[in-house]
Amino acid sequence: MKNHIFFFALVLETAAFAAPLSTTPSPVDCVRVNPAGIKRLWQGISPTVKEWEQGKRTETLEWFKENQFGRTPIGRLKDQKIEESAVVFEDSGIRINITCRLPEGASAANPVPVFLFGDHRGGNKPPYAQEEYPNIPTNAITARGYAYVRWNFNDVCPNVSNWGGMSRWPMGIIAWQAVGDKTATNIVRKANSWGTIGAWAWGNSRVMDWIETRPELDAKRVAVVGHSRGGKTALWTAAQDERFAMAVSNGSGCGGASLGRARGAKAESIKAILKNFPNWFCPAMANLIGRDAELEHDADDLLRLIAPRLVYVGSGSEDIWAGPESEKAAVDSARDLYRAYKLEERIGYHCHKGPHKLLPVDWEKFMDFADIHMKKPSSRDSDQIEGMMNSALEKGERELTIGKNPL
Ligand code: GTR
Repeated sequence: MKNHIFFFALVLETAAFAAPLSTTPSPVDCVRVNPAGIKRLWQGISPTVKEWEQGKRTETLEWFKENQFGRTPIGRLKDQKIEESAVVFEDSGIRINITCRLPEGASAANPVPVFLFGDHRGGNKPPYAQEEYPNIPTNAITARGYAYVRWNFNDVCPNVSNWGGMSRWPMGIIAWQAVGDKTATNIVRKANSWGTIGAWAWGNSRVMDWIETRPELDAKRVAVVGHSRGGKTALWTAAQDERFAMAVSNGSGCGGASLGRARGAKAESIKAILKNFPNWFCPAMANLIGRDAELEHDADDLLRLIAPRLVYVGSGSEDIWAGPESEKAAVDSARDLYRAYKLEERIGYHCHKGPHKLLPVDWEKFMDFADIHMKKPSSRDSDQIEGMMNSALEKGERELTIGKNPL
């Protein structure tokens, strides 16, 4: 009898773990199925706050540095100068131009929350035009009480599709950091050297430095937003720089919020993205080709790196290449950590009807989410969250990182 029960349990367990991924898995299936042999960080077990805070988070961040985005080799530079509408680096000649639109009533006495948009438009042809992403509803953003701060990725590192063997395009801050010349083209990169996403994330952090100097902006309530490659960049920015209160990725897909183990049959693969955009990531990412469904740290872990700060993912229903279902699956999976923090409502998702675009309706959703968590009086403002983190951890075990700048 005992043997029968054991056999029955074994069959059940095998069935649960051996179920194959269908080509378009439902989000629920995606997060439950853990095919045998896949080395997963959590193996289906929700992390505790303690496990996460005392090692797993660092281990996860290291993995993304070594295997996906590369290591960010610089932080604030000695020659960094904050101007009225720019961050300027005299040694390299790099200049990040910033535009800022304020809502009525923003002042030092009433600092406002911010949507910081890293704009990826333009760049395929020198001199890297300062194109703007179309239809950003800036009036609606300021009308709802948020400041809109924008800069263009090309200011830091040209947003070209492919470096063409790295021989054709100046590599901006990456080249300057490596050889002291931002116009250099042929930099030899190490396996874990940063790519353009890392460079753009560094740019977002420098714009955060600028925000911190503006009394009318509340640097404790900044959401970093990006679409597509910009969405991957927004997630990587907030994963590294804990000053950001919120990260928003829209249509970020492969290398962003799309869960590789829930990838649809027609969605972008690691192989495809590295063929078209090898310059976005570190060279070591080539080792992951063909392993989309068995990554040691998948997109859900990229989202977990932002916890318990706010994270919001937007998709497009027709954006098959980015994979709306696998973006939702990553959110559903990462929710376990938010649940462990008892802050489950701080991760959000929506899917607009339509293609791979950042639409005004997406901004409405981002603001709806931010209204709940970033507006004053908020039910869970940063002081309360620190309090909750304190009680989740045993006193004195780890310094809280919220609001700190590791870069
Ligand atoms: C797609 C690319 C995606 C995405 C996007 C973009 O073609 O395959 O990964 O991020 O472009 O940034 O424009």
